[in-house]
Amino acid sequence: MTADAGPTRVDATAGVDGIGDAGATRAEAAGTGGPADPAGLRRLAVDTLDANWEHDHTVPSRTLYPHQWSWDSAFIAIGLAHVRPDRAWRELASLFRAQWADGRVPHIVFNPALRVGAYFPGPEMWGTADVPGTPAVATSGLVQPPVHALAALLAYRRAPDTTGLAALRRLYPALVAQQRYLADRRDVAGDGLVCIVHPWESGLDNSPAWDDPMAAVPAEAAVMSAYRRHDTTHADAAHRPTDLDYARYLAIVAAYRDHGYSDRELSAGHPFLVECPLFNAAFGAAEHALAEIATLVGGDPGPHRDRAARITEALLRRLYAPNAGTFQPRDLRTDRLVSARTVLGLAPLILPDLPTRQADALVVEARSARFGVARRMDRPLPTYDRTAPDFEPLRYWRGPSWLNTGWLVRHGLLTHGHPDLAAGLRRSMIGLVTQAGCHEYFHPDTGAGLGSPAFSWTAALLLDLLAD
Ligand code: 9WN
Repeated sequence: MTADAGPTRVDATAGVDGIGDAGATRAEAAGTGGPADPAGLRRLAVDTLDANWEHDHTVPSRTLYPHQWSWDSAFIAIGLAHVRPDRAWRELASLFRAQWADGRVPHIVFNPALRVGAYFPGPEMWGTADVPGTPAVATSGLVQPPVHALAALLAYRRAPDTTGLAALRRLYPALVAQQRYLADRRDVAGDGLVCIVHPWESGLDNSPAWDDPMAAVPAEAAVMSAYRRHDTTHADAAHRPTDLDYARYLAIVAAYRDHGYSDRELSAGHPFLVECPLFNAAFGAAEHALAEIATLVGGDPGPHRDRAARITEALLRRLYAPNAGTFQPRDLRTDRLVSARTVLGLAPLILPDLPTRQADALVVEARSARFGVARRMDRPLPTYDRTAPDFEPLRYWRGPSWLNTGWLVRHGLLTHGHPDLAAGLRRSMIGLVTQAGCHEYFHPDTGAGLGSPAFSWTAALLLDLLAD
């Protein structure tokens, strides 16, 4: 692993102007290896994506994640649109070929050519083959944040040609069905928001946001002795979720699987039921994007705009914590907001119709010592409040900096008229890759690369940042 928390501190002002010579010196001094100039960075990103391309999709990482993941494909398509637009559309098309009849887009699409054990938990654990309405290919039964409509719209804007328009036209009904599944089947509380049924659905698997709801899931770490975790053979166990986390992940999968992946009567006994601010912000942003896509493909944007407005209103009513000045997840098993301040709470900034009062509060939260967003950032954006006593700089979503959450916050800052802060964040993110390469995540103090060293969405979103 290249996960040494090396001594070099990221000078986050490397970037826009600063990814030139000064960046070169730093990258070379760090010895870990991102190239210093924009052309070199772009080449690294394209090479990473090319190396991870697998017949009709991009794997997030050849070692850790050798199949296709749902929200990864969306972020990857945004980057591919700059350099390989044809692949951007193939990426999304292959994912949506695995869409279930009920409209759910599975979070993993398994590559049947890979050996058993190439990833844990594999198809045998999910057992989706016999579930009615599933595709021919093996998949998981969970979903991930629906960032795909936004990705498709941005991809089209980057490459607005007839091929793109035809692809958008084909994707549109599938994107609508994805939203309909979430709205009709996953509104467990009946409040207009989507409920996630597993931390993996959030995409931020072991975020401190899930500690309280996870504590109620009965499981023993010892059950993991019966399984072979694949992730800890490729990454340092101290940088990954714990065995107790995994025992609970498996228990929740088993509960959903044994319920036939049905969303009926989940509130009666499913062990994990949470409304996540990032997931629901993506859900709302998807309706905004679909309104624009509908206009492009000759559909009616009106119903999408109405639904978008209702989602924003529900987010404000159910997940905004005025005293904290941020959004927080709601645990539906206790009907209480989770108080941990994580980057998930900043995600509603991506909603263009977020009222000024809450948008301003989120900007205050982003600029606070907890997250440190600034015109000149001295450290990267963490995924968790860096002043919290249980902040963990190495462990996955419990502190490290990730490009996708940074990209979403930056998108939100631009949406709400904060170009200077957005520029600071962009410089910081480019600085991370300049110093360490296309890592999966980064040490939130030193910027050292953590997790997979050739991670696809880091490469893809870097391309998007470089192009802006
Ligand atoms: C479980 C693929 C995925 C990302 C998630 C990230 C991680 C999987 C894992 O990798 O999750 O879905 O095995 O840890 O948390 O956001 O989509 O990159």
